Amino acid sequence: MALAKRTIRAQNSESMKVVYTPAHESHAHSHEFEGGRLIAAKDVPDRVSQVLDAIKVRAIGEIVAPQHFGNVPILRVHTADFVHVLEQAWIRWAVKYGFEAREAIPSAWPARGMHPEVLEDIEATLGYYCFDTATPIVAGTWAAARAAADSALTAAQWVMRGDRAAIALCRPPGHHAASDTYGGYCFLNNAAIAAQCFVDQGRRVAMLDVDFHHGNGTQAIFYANPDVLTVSIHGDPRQFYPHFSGFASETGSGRGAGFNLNIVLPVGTAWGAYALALEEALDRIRAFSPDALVVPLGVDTYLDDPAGGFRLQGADYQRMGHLIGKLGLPTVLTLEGGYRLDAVGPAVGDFLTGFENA
Ligand code: SP5
Ligand code: ZN
Repeated sequence: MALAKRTIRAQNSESMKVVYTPAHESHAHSHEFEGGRLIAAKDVPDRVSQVLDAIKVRAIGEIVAPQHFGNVPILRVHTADFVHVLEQAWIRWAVKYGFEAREAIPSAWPARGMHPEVLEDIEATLGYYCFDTATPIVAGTWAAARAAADSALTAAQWVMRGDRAAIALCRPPGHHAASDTYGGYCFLNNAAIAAQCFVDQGRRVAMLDVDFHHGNGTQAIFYANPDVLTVSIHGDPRQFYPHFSGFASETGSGRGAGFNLNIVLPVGTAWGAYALALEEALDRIRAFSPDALVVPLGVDTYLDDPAGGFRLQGADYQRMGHLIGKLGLPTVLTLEGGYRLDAVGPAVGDFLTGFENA
C-alpha cells in the first residue's frame, strides 16, 4: 500500500489532459417535458463543442481520446440489471413502438403501494429505472454513456499514474444516476465510476459536486461508504430539481454516517454567499484528508442558466477553480451541467485557468 500510494503525486509540469470523444454526438434528442409542454432539449451536443473550443482557444490542456475499459468498472457502481436494461432499452422500445419512434421515455412509474416486480414490458422497465421525463433514450444513448464513463476512467487513470489533474468532457453527464436509477440527463455516474477506481486501490476520495443541482446519484452510491466523502453545493431542493434529495439533513448512513455534506443555497445566490459555502465544503474536505478529489463540474450555476437559479458569472469561475486547486489534491474533473451555450465554454475555461494557477 505504501508503495502504491507513492504513485499518486503532484506533477505541475505538463498541461492537463482533457479527455474528449465525439461519441457523445450519438446521444441527441430534440425535446424534454417542462411546465406541461414539450420544450427544446437542454442537454445538446453543442454544449461539449463549446467547452472543447474554449479549451482549445485558451490552450489549457492536451486533448486525448478515452481508452476502452469495458463494463467491469461500470459494474463496480451500477447493478448488472440496470446496465443490461440500458444496453437493451432502445431496441426493446423500437420493437414495441417501431423504429420511427425516436425517443424512449416511460409513461408510468411505480409509486407507493404499487407492484414494480413485473418488468416484461419496456414501458414498465423504463418506468422502474428512470425517475424523470427529461432523460430520453435514443439509438446512440448507450454508446455515448459508455464513452462518457470511459472518459472519466481515462482521466482517473492519468491521475492515478501521477498527473496532478485531468478533466473528462463527459456527455451525457452522470451525477444524477445512482446504482440502478437514471434521470436528470444522466445514465451512468461518470464521477462515481472514476472515484470507485481510487477506492478499489485503497484510496480515500472526496467528491466535491459544484453543479447547480444536487448530485443525488453520487450521494446514494456512496451514502454508507466512509471512504468517500460526498459534498454537494446546490440549489435548494425545496425549489429545484431533483426535489426529493439534497437536504442538509442527509448526512450518510451506517459506517458512512457523517460522510455526506449537502450545502443548500437559495435562488439568486451570487459569488459572495457561494464563496462562503465553498469554504465550508473545502474545510470539510481538508478535515477528511483524502488521497484524491473528484469534482463533478457543472456550470449551470451561471447567471440565467435555463436549468439553474444562481448568479455566478465571469471571473467567479476562476475564483472557484483557484480555491479548489489550492487543495493541492490529485483531481479528476467530470463535466456535468451547464446549459447556456454562450457561457458553458468560458465558464469551464475560466475554472480550469483558476485551477491551474492555484
Ligand atoms: C446534469 C444536470 O444538470 N441535470 C439537470 C437536470 C434538470 N432537469 C430539470 C430542469 C428543470 C428546469 N426548470 C427550472 C426552470 C428555471 N428557470
Ligand atoms: Zn445540473
